[in-house]
Amino acid sequence: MNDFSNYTIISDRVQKAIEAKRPLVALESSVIAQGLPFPINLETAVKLEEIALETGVCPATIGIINGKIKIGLDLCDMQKLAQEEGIFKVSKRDIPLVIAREGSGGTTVASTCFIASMMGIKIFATGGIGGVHRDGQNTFDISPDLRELSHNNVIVISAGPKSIIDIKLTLEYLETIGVPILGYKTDYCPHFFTNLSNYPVTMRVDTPEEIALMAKIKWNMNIPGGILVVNPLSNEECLSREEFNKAYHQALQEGEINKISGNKVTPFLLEKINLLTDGKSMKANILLLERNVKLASKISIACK
Ligand code: PSU
Ligand code: MN
Repeated sequence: MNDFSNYTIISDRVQKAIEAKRPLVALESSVIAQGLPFPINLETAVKLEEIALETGVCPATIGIINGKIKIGLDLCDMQKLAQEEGIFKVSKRDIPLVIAREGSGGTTVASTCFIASMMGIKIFATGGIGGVHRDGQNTFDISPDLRELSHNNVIVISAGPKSIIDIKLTLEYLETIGVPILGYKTDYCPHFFTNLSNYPVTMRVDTPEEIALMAKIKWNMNIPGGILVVNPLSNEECLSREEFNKAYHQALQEGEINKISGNKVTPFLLEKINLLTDGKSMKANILLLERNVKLASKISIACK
C-alpha cells in the first residue's frame, strides 16, 4: 500500500486547483532555506508565487513543515524555512528521515521533482539544477537532482546547471540517463548566472506550446522521465565568466580549508560567491528565478 498521502498536507488553494484541473506550478523551498539570506529569501518566495498567480496559474511551493510534506506553503511556513535554525536541506533520500524527526526542511530539485510527480503536478520551476561538480569523475560529487530528473514525469524549468557545476559533465550525464534539454529561445545551454556555455542543447524551442507538445508525446508514448527546459538571462544580466571564475576559485579554496563536504558544498559555494561579487550573483539569481516561474506558468497553461 502506498501511504504517501499520510505524510502530506495539501493547501486549500492547491487542492482546489487540482480538483478543478487548473494549471499548477510546483516551486522548491531549498532556495528559501539554503539558497538566499533572510529577508530576501522570504520576499522572493512570496514574489514567485505572485508571478504564477498573475499569469493565471496556481503556485505550489513544496517543503517539509514539522514532519509533514506540505504542498502549498503558507506565509507562516515560508517564514519558518526562511528564518529558523535547524532547517534541513531535504533531498529525496532525506524525506523519510526528516518526517520521522518531525523536522522542517527546504526541498531541493531532487525531492521537489519526486513530490510534484507524486501529486500529479507536471511543471516545476527552479533557479538552477545541481549536477556533476567539477572533478566529479574523481570525487563522485554528483547531485541526486539528475537522477530524479530522469525518474519523474515533470518538466523542470531552470537556467541550466548552477554556475559552480561542471556543465560539460552534467550534460553528458543527462544524455546518458535520457533527459532531453530544451533550450528556450537558445541553441546553447545557459549556466545559471554566468549565462551561455558553448555546449548545445538537445533542441531549441521557441514557444511554450511546443514544449507542452513534446512532453505530451513523450508521456503518451510511455517514455518515462523528465524534461529539462533551460531559460537563459541576457548577457547584460549575467555575471561575466571572469568575475565568476575569480570568486569561484576563492570560494573553492575556502571550502577546502573549512573541509566543506556533502550537501553543504552547494550552499557554501553560492553564499561565498555572492559575498565575493558584492551581491551581484544573488541579484541575477533572483531575476532568473522570476523569469523561470513566468515561463513555467506559460508552459503549464499550454499543457492544459
Ligand atoms: N540553492 C542553494 N543551495 C542548495 C540548493 C539551492 O544555495 O543547496 C539546492 C538546489 O536547489 C539543488 C540542490 O537542488 O540543492 C543541489 O545540491 P546537491 O548538489 O547537494 O544536490
Ligand atoms: Mn553533492
